[in-house]
This record gives sequence, structure tokens and C-alpha cells, in this order.
Amino acid sequence: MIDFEKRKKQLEEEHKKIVALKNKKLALGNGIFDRYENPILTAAHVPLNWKYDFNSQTNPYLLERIGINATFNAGAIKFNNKYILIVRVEGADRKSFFAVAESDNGIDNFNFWEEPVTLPEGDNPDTNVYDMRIVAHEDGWMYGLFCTERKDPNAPVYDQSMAVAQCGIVRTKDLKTWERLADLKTPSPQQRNVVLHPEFVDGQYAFYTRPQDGFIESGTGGGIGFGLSASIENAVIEKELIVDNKNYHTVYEAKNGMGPEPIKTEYGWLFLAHGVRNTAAGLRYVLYMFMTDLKDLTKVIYKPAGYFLAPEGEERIGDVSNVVFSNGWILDEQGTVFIYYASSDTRMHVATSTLDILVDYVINTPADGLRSAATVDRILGNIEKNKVGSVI
Ligand code: M1P
Repeated sequence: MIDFEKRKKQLEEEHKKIVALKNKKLALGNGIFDRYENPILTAAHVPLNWKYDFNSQTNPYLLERIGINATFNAGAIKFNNKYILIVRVEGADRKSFFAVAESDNGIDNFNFWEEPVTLPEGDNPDTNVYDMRIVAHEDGWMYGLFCTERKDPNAPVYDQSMAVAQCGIVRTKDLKTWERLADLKTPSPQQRNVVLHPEFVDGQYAFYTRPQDGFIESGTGGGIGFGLSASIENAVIEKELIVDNKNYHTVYEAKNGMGPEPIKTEYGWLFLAHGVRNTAAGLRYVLYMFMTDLKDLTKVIYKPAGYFLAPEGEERIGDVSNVVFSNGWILDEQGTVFIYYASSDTRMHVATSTLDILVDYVINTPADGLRSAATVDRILGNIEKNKVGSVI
């Protein structure tokens, strides 16, 4: 027999230590954002009573009964003065679900709420749900748009991996009670990374989409799309316009997709997105930024070359390696931007910047010249400029 009480105490002490861990900015970044020493959420942060049955009669060896594999791709919102993440928690059974975690300062001590989110289902039950974008809309509701995945009804018996991804929609006023609305309808056979624009556009609900032909392969789709719907309860987009397309020999060559909802600035709407390219080692996901016109949301006015943030160090390793993915950020009252990103589909991190710095980055970083010679020209220009020495 094991010493049940002793093992329970050890587990509790270890869990407390993990949740109480303080975070620290890493020294001397690139000036655009700061990374932090520790991930802010890992599978080990999940409350112990989700995983263990603490009754010695029914669990005499105190075994973990329900395994948790990862905590990643979290939506983010500031609510009741707390930094809130709607986390994608993935069980050992590969099923993802949502759980809310909160922190007082946005950079450490994220605590999960007592219970995971009970997500209401529609007529066509979801097999897997993930990657919620939580948006406070000007209509007064907070909307959660997420990916709902179901087996492809046309899949032959020998193929058990063919799936259809679509956009599920829920809304809430308190992040506790959720109302399920109809899934978004669009002309595309597959949808992931759908985001609700926080304001009405021409009196309608505006969505950023990601039309895609196959479950993994973007095919003829793959860009960031835009469409309007008069209704949110039964949202239908008749026509998707492409705002930002995939492009040869860039970091978004294979596909791209929206991150969180865009932030309004005096210069335009600021976007964070992910770009994907293929390599001999598999797909590589990085984050990039761009800005659209304040009035015409489909017109990109600034787009720095390449990536904004790419996987580094331990971020490179995980269930799906060489991936960073973001679907949540928070602009607080002081102008600090908390960028929540996951690494390699495994854990959550935070990076911080300010709105002023991000606007400077997006407006003043040269755009992609799309050829090696253009990159060299740009470096030569910088060297020339620096010949006069520092101008302070
Ligand atoms: O595994 C990397 C990411 O792959 C998908 O993103 P996309 O649809 O852009 O390819 C999503 O499943 C995402 O959750 C995952 O992090």
C-alpha cells in the first residue's frame, strides 16, 4: 500500500509551487517586445481535482485518472480587472475543451477557475473544440468564436482522419454562462481561425475568416478573409474578400490565419496573425503583424517584412514542434499590450510591448522586398545611414 496522505500532500505542494512561480522579463530583447522567463500555463497548472480521485477507497494507489496533455492557444480578455485567458486544454485522450484562467498582473500566477467551461452544443455535436477568440463586441455581448471539428461524413472507412472544421459561436456576459448560437455559414468547405470584428461595419457583424479547401492543406484558400453578416444568431457570410493572402517565398507561403481581434489605433487597425511555411522538418508557424485602413478594413496599409515573433529555445519543442500561435492579446489602460502565445501546441507564454511601440514597428519596419537583392539593398541603406554615427 502507498502512503496516500503523503503522496497527496506532495502533489499539492508541487502544484502550489508551479502556480505561485513568479515571472521575470528576459534581458535585452529586440526592443519590439519582451519575452518572459517562464511559460505562464502548462499542463501541470491544471487543478489536481480535475485529474485525481482523492478518495482512497476508489483510488487506493492515488493514480492520475484523467490525463491532461497540454494547455495552449488561449483567447484573452480583461474582465473585472483580471487578465483572463480562455485556454485550450487538451486531455490525454486528445479532446480539447475550454477552461478559464485568471491573473492579477497578466504575466504570472494564472489560476484556473474551479471547473472547465461547459460548452452548450447544437444539433450537430462537436467532436473537438479549440482556439477560442473572445471579443467584447459593441453590441454589449462577449462572443467566443472557436473551431468545431467533426468527422467528415464523406470519409471512406479506411481514412479515420478526414475532418471538417467550422466556426462555432457562443456568447456570454459573465464568462460563466454561455449561449450557443448557430455555426457560421460561409462559402468555404473548411473554416478555422475565424474572428469577430469588435465593431459593426455598415450596421452588420464583420468576421475575419480563413477559407480553406482541406482540413490541413489550404489548397486554393489560405488567406485571411473578410465577410459581413446581418445576423449573429444565424450568421451567414455570402461573400469572402481576401484581406491578406499567402505569398511565394514569405513566412506565410503555405497558409496564414488571424490571431486575436484587431486593435483600433489612430493610424489604422493593428493585426496579429500567424504565417505558415513548409520545410523539410514540417510546417513552421510564426507570428506576423500588419495594419489595415481605419475605414476600409480590407485594405492593408502597412506590413513589416517577415515575422514578428518566431519560436525560440524550448518554444521550438512540443507536440507540434516549431510552432508559435496566438489567439489572444490584451491592451490595458496603461497602453501595455500583453501578447499571449502558445509554443508548439504545448504551453502558454506571454510577451509584452506597448501600443506605441507596436504601431512604430508596423509603420516603420520595411515591407518584404520579396527578393534577396532587396534585403541586401535595405541593409546597405541602413549601414550608410549609420555612417554619421548615432543621432540622439
Ligand atoms: O498545429 C499548429 C496549429 O494548426 C492549426 O492552425 P491552422 O489552421 O492555421 O493550420 C490549428 O489546429 C491550431 O490549433 C494549431 O496550433
